[in-house]
Formats: sequence, C-alpha cells, structure tokens
Amino acid sequence: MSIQIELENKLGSKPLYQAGNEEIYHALTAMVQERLAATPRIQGDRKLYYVSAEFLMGKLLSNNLINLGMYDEVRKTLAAAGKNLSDIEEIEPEPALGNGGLGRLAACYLDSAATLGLPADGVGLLYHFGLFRQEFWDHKQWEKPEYWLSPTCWAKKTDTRFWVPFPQGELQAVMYDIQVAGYENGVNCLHLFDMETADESIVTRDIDFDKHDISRNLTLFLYPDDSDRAGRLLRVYQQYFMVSASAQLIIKELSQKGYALRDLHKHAVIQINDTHPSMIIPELIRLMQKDGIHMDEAISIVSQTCAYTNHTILAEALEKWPMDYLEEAVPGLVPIIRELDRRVREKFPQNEKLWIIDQGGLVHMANMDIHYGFSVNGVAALHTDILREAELKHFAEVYPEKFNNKTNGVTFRRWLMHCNPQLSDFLTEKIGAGWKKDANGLEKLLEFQDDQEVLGKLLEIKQANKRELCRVMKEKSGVELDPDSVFDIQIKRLHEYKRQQMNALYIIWKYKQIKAGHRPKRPITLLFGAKAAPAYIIAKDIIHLILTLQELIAKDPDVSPWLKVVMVENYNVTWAEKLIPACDISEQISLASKEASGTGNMKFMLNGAVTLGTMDGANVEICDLVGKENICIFGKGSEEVIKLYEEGPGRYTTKDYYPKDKEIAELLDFIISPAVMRLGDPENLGRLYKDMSRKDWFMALLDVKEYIAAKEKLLEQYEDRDAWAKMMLINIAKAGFFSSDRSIAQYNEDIWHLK
Ligand code: 26Q
Repeated sequence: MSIQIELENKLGSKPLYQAGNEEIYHALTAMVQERLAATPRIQGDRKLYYVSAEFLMGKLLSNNLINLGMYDEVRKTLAAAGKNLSDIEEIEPEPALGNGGLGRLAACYLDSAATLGLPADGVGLLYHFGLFRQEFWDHKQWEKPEYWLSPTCWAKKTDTRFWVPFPQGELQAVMYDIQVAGYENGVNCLHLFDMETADESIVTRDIDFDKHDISRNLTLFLYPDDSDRAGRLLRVYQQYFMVSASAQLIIKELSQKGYALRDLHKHAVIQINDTHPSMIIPELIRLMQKDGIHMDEAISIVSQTCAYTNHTILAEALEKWPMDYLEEAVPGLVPIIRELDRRVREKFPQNEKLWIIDQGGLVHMANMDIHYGFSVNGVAALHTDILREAELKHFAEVYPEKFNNKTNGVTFRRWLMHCNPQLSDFLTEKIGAGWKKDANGLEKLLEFQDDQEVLGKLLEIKQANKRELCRVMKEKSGVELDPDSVFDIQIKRLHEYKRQQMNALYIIWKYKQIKAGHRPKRPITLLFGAKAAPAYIIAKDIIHLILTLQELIAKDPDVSPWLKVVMVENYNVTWAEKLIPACDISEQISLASKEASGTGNMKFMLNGAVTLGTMDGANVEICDLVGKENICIFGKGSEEVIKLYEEGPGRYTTKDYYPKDKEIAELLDFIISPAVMRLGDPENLGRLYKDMSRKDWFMALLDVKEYIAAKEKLLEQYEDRDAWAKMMLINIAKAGFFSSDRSIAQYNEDIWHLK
C-alpha cells in the first residue's frame, strides 16, 4: 500500500490535500506507531539497561520517519498534496524530560544502541511536566509548567506495574513505553514509570505545588535543577521510585528469560547515568537478600552488573544526601548503605576520602558507585584525565582498572539528516550515503577542500539555513534578523562556569566600539538560548543583563544596524534544530576544566560552524581533529586553572583586574551605568556587577581580553569567504568521530559486551 493511501485511509478516506495539518499529524503518528509495532524487537542474551532520571528525546515524528526509512517518501507524498512536513511536526509538543546535556545524551545513546542492533532499553520517569517553559517579561525569566502528555503521544501505557515501598505505604509504579527505532534496524524501548495517583491539580501557581504528599506529586515534575542547587527530599523519593521499579523490571525480565537471580551479571548490565540512579545498587542488594541470596554474594553480583558514568567535575554538583534524608525517605536502604560503607572503612581505614558516609553524615553517591560498580567513565578525554588525576585521584589509585573514557557523541540522524536535510543530501551527492552508517566516511569530503564549487555550495546551504532561521524567528517572536550578518551562537543551560556573562562583556565592548565609530565590516548577530534553574539567582541576573543589553542595542540607531543581540525564549531541542544549522560561530567558552564534555560543540561542528572556544571538554578533541587552523582557541588551559583553584582563595582575585585594568573596568562599570540601569532592574544589575567585580568564581575576567581579541580575529577571518568555507568543510569532514554510534560501539566493546 502506498503511503498516500495508507494516510488517506487513516483520514477516513479524506484526500490528503483536503486534510488539515493536525489531522495529518495524527494520521502520520498512527501510521508510524503501527510500523514500530511491526518492527522486530532487538533481542539478546545480555541486555543493557540505561537508567537515567532524564531522557530529553525531542519531537519524535521525523526521527522515527528517518529511522524507519520512510522520511523521503512521506516528505514527497505530503509535498504533492501541498503539505509541509515541518509544519505538521509543529503540532507535536516537545517532551522536555531533561535539563540539558545529560538528558539529551541519553536520547542520542538510545538511538545509536538501536541503530547498532544492541539490546539496550532506557529506564526512567514519566514526568507529567517537563522542564519548565521559559517566558520573558521585564527582561526576566518566568517559569510556567510545560505539559506534554496526551492520549496520542508516543508514550503508551503498559500492563506492567510494580509496588515500591515507602514509609508512607506502597506506591504503584505504572510503566509507559516509547518505542525507539534504530536507523534501518530493529526497535528497543524506553520505559518510563509513572504513578496512577499523580495529581496535576495540586499545581497551584506556575510551577509551585504541594511538596508533601508523594502519592500525588512524585512524578509530576522534572527537577529544574542543573547541577548546583541542593536537591530536596522529593528528589530522593523520585530517585528511589525510579530505581526500585527499574530493579524489579530487570529482575522480572531475567526470570522471564529463565535465568536465576544469581546470574544477573551474566545477562544484564546497568549503566548508571550520573549518580541520580545510584540507589539501584543498594536496592538490588535488598531485593536479592529478600530472595535468599547472602549479602556477600549479592554485593558481588551487583558489583559486576553496575557501571557508572560521571558527567561533572563541579564538586558542588556531586550528589551527597544527608543520612537523615535517607532515613526518612528510604529507610529500607539505610542498613544496606551502612553495611556497604562499613566494608569500605574496613578495607581503607586510613583513607577517609574513599568512605561512602563522611564524618558529617553525608552519603556520597558517587563513592558508592565507584566501589560497587565495575566501571567508571568520564565523558571526554580531558574530563576523564581530570577525574583520574584530580577529582577522583584517590579512587583511581585503588581501582585503576575501573577508570575509562568514553567521549560523548551525538546522533547524526537528528543532528544532521533531520535538522539540515540540504547539507545531508549534498554530502550524500558528493561522497555517497556510506557516512550514514559509518560516520567516519565523512572524511571523504576532504578530497573537495579546494573544490570551489563544493565550497560555494557549502556557503549557499549555510545561507539558506540562516534564512530559514530568520523566517522561524520572525514567526515565533516577531524579531527580524539580517541573514547577511554573521551568526554567532551560544546555546546551553545558563551557568556561571559556561560564562555567558563573558559573552555579555563582549557585547558591551562591541557596543562601545561601534558608539566610538569603529563599525564592523559586516553586521553581527549574537544569539543566545538558555534556561536558568529557578533558584539560581546569579544565572537569572545574567539573563537579565543580556535581555537588557538586547533592548538597549535595539533602541540605539547608532548601533542597531551593526549589532543585534537576541535571546530566544524557551530554548529547547526544537529551537536547537533550527539554530545549529544556521550558525557561523559556535561559542564554547567555559572556564577550562569545568565543562565535562559539551555536546552542542559537536552538533555545531557537524553543521559547518567554526568553534570559538577554550581548551575544555571535548573542544580539546575537536581541536586535535581539525587542527589549530580550523578552530579558534583562547584562554587559560585547564592545568593553570586547576592550579589557581588549588592555591586557594586570593590566588585568583578580581583585584588584579578591577578596577586596575582600565579596559576591563569600563566593561564592568557599564553594567551599572545609567543607560543600562534605566532599562533594567537595578537590583539584578547591581548584584551581578558586584559578583563579577568582587568574586567572579569562574574567572571571566581572567580570559575576557583574550576572548574579545579571539572573536575579533575570527570575525576578520569570516570575511575571506573561501578560506572560511574551507574551515567549514574540514569541520564537517572531521566530525565523524563525534557520532554517538562510535561512542556506543566503544561502550559496548569496553564495558557492556552485549550479545
Ligand atoms: C542533582 C541533584 C539535585 C538536583 C539536580 C541534580 C542534577 C540535575 C541535572 C545534576 C546534574 C544534572 C545535569 C548535568 C549535565 O547535564 N551535565 C552535562 O552532561 C553532558 C553529557 O555528558 C556533558 O556534555 C556536559 O559537559 C555536562 O555539563
């Protein structure tokens, strides 16, 4: 049956050209879901469970069409009926079940595991409200609930249910499944647990809700917290609900395959995505003991089953739960955690840093994972080195064999084929389709690095993507962008270590330059997208500064023809898919040693942007691959930065820059200048000015001058369009390493050994 007939049947025999986009969306998803159901489930004798509190899947229609091999045909069929697939996709709400990098990585990994035909399911929570929807009012962020569930959404309720014990009584976990299709391969599953008693009506104003009754609130919200805000009791309840249901699912599947519980480690691997699911270790031990397995053996089995990925070096982001929280929320695990700690203390009586429970009664979740898991991995080469040599040095000394690196990757199905079909088709035309299955094949493009026609075409495609972004921006926010300006983009969660505030200092510098008559050769557009954790005051102040500068510049006729600043509202995966293909300069400017990897940096490179960045996270590997001539690196390196921190307070001090350095002082003073204070809120601006001039914990002032100089140099280079196109080509050609297919193959080779 042709796709057209199939769709028209679903439309109750209405011709496609007469149907509305919403009707077509529902017909299409129904058709895709039937195909998914008919696609063979990936089977195996040894299976991976990727347990994660976050899966930031993004919209799924196009991704499924691509992976099921129907994308081109559907696009053509719709076009013939005068319909546009991207308009239809608009109907789908984005499930924002993740904060940022870690959640999006989990989604890329599910796509790649299925693509490689590996039996690998994701397990997590079905939050009714995803990460808050961000609104801007008065140059400030406001948070609104982001509801995404509907009877036609991709998550389907199953009959699988488990009881999870809490002091308040048992709660029933209900499993929902989202099918995950591999690219031209079988399907795996993402299992998300919800609670039938969850009650959306307890949400009062915006994202406020009654925190007390876990039977009503447990699965309502994803914690809008990115790494540095203290978690609360509810988060412990959520984590336990997730891991207890996961553990029961894993055990059930094992027994369905006919294996004994004591053979768990032979048939299952559990990848613990950061410490959020760490309680799965004591929970499995608890369940095994209940089944009559002795503690020693239970510990041994679990330790051969669990592997841990670390995603952060920020000490304040490593989860440590006060023992009394655990006693209150998960008393059943407490004796087990105490026993696990007792064994560690017995083995390492002198080495307090290795203990699970510290002197202050805090339970260090990562420490438990490292002792009682068989693998510990970082997410980029530099990050893993820092874990080995600094942050987790004492552990690497006693367990050197456990430590390994798995540099992150991204799925090229979403981050090239879907978001940049023109580039994708052009690459295929030039080098064949082999890169879709083996991303290293992109290197074939290097043959064309001096081919004027190919270089011209790359510029043309970039221009088309920039125009498309202009169209979307106009439609969504009424903002007009100039497609002939340079597009410089920084999109990521708002965090001081990522240094959006340093980019804001550049804006101030450039504004002053233009005011003084030094106009750039070509207009510049600086685009931002960032959500701040609701309780992260300074992060919100930085958003406020950027939005205030945005207005100041837009209203200034001397400057606005040359400089435009736009922060997009509610930055999410869908926005990223529009912004990344349109980018010229990719901002990756974290303080060296602080960004574990970054994955946006990879997506930009793949789409032909040039990186402006520090030697941090995976930028280091990008630099190695493309060579120093094809990336713009600036700033202090990680060793110097780590030394500055080690030498203690006072070693790095803003006094060396402010007010001492006149150029820097001018930039900081501008934040509280009358022109800015009139437009913005003096409280926010004053607080940020104070923080940046007195504390500057992430050392923006250390690198800001080099940063400005580097950006100016890159803008200069942009004017040599041929040379720039060649840089673009080399970046695209070398991006193959950052395919998540490569990451997953390495996980399997070194850690999982699935079969
Ligand atoms: C912890 C405790 C309480 C509440 C919330 C949290 C919490 C929530 C989210 C802690 C961390 C996160 C997310 C971390 C994250 O996204 N890390 C990023 O992971 C990416 C994938 O490996 C890396 O590329 C980024 O460098 C890293 O910042």
